[in-house]
Amino acid sequence: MTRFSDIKGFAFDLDGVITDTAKFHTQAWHALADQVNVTWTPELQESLKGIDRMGSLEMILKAGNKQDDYTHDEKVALASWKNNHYVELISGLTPDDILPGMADFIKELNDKGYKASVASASKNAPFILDRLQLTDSFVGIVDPSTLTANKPDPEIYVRAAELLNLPSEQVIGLEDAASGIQAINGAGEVSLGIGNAEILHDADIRFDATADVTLANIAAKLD
Ligand code: B16
Ligand code: MG
Repeated sequence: MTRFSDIKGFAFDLDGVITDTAKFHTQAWHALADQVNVTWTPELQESLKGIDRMGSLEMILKAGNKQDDYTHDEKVALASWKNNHYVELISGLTPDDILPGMADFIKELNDKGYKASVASASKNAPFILDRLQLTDSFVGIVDPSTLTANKPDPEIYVRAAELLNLPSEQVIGLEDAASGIQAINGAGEVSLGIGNAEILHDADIRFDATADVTLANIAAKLD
């Protein structure tokens, strides 16, 4: 088992870890589901966390057994309708929208010489980090459009460790979604889950909320 002294870098999921854009994704996908007459349920909502844009659309259509009702071009148009709505909703983000404790935690990492990168499935991640004034806190952001597979595939977390220039055993990945925890575990990093224990049962260590994530608390759980 990895010890805290082995850790040199952190790979961050964005949505649900650094800021709560999930509520805006939910609002925009719910509107899309209404438009295509698919019933919105809490289970469908939870299952979309961490899933890329086209993958999310497919899951919504599938939930209503409508996956074969649209051509590829029509699906691209639906996804882009959702994204336009979503971008409108997130354009008002400010540093006040950073989740509790996360600005302090990221500053603590920067001050103590730990490296940090971003492993978000969101193509809007650079825009969001810019709005939150956090771009300079990270050595890099994985570009999800260059991936061959999305979460729960480990590729995005493998790439996040490459950006840190660290072997996976020296990296902690932070996630709020089960698909992301699976991706971190598959990449051979230490998985840190934030949220519900039932959903994040595969996480190596877990905190109830972002406010609990500090280096001291991580060290206490790892060692
Ligand atoms: P976009 P994360 C993910 O972000 C969201 O959890 C997921 O709901 C969303 O569909 C995905 O990004 C793609 O986002 O449409 O902005 O490219 O949790 O991986 O930071
Ligand atoms: Mg997330």
